[in-house]
Amino acid sequence: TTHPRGAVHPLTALMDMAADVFVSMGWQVAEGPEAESEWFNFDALNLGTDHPARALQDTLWLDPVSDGKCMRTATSPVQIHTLLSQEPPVRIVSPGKVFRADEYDATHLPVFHQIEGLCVDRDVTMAHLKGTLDAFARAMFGEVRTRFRPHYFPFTEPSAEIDIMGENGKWLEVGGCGMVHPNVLKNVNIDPEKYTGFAFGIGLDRFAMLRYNVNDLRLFFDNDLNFLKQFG
Ligand code: 2NL
Repeated sequence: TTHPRGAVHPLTALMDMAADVFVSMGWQVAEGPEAESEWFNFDALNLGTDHPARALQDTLWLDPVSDGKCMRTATSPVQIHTLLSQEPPVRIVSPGKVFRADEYDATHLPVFHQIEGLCVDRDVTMAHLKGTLDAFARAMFGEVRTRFRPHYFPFTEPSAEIDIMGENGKWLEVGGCGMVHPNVLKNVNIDPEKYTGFAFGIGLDRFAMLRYNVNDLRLFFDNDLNFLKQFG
């Protein structure tokens, strides 16, 4: 008998491709649990207890809620684990699934995919951040232009949103970045006077829609074999 050949899921392929770009620059891949304690997902990242992202409607809390365990809302907690177990210099990317209490329709899923990156060393500057993300964008998308727009995140200061210019000449927002907030470094016992860092987070689901010409995110989640075998 013959067995039909399987295919790597397009989102897994995209996560691997993105991680490989950083591996080729000498970075390491870090992975961690999808269920996290509140401290790793929020407190360590300088999100105060009154921050709206903690509100019940955004985060999927595990029963009983009093245990303070949730599905990670970003892969940042993986990087917090690394910072607690490894001395700088640290250069890691963490690709993976992240979770939100969101709608299930063509453009929203309660689970999506991202790759986060973190570099902590002596004398790391915003120039390193821009150079690294430019190199990443070129490796993934060819000779594209990038743009950094000022923004706010609790875990970075200063912060920016990252745009790349699409083939249609329009700017497309792909994620956010910034210099690691000194409070985050202090939370993992790193002296912010001695070390600085940059970090970024890039969403991959929207890219997958563009790259594979898919107009409904649910196709990535339904695991319909007629859809998946096109990627073999
Ligand atoms: C976005 C924005 C971002 C980070 C993620 C990060 C991680 C640590 C410390 C500081 Cl451990 N920052 N991650 C930083 C800036 C932006 O993601 O829009 N993601 C899809």
